[in-house]
Amino acid sequence: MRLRYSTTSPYVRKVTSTAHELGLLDKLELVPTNAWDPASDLPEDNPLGKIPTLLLDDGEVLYDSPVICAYLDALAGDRLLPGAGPERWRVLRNEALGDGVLDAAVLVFLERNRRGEGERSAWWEQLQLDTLARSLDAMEPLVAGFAGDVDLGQLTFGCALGYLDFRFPELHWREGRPALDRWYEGFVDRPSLQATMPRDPA
Ligand SMILES: N[C@@H](CCC(=O)N[C@@H](CS)C(=O)NCC(=O)O)C(=O)O
Repeated sequence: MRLRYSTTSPYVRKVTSTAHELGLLDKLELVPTNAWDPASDLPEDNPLGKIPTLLLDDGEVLYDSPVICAYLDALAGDRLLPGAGPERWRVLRNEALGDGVLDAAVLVFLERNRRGEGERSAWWEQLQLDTLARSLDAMEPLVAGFAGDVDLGQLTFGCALGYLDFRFPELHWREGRPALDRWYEGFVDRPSLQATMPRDPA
């Protein structure tokens, strides 16, 4: 399988940390891809022009990160996403919450770093920052239920908080969220997160 990826994308990190947890990382051939380059051939594989994009050996293409993670988990025998019951919906909801934190954070990053001075909207940025703060507050009580095995929701939380540390240390997401802080400090030691730390390209 070939994974179109970058070392900075937190959505890609969801996929690589999932693959690591499942023992599938060595099955992924990593194809460096700059999704923001208008000349990129990425749209030939994924009309959305986004990474992660997974190219299967039979020619099928999968996107986006929830689909790819669910696919890898199915390959490995449903270890990170329960097959049925209330726990399945909790894990998927938590994945959506972590993805939503990422969506808001990535939008703020783009607003600040990719738009020209005159194109920026303080209103739009504040809307995303409010979403971010609300969603982090919603994550705070949820980690109390994370006593069991690792799952896809927890990995998404980990990647989301790691992205905030990487791009927005000045947001101080830990302040006022002691449970989330404590949980993350333990979780980030997992080999799957240590092996996939975000880094700017050399
Ligand atoms: N919902 C998608 C989001 C993926 C995404 O937005 N990836 C960014 C990189 S961090 C991207 O490829 N952006 C290019 C674009 O939006 O044109 C997922 O979970 O995979």
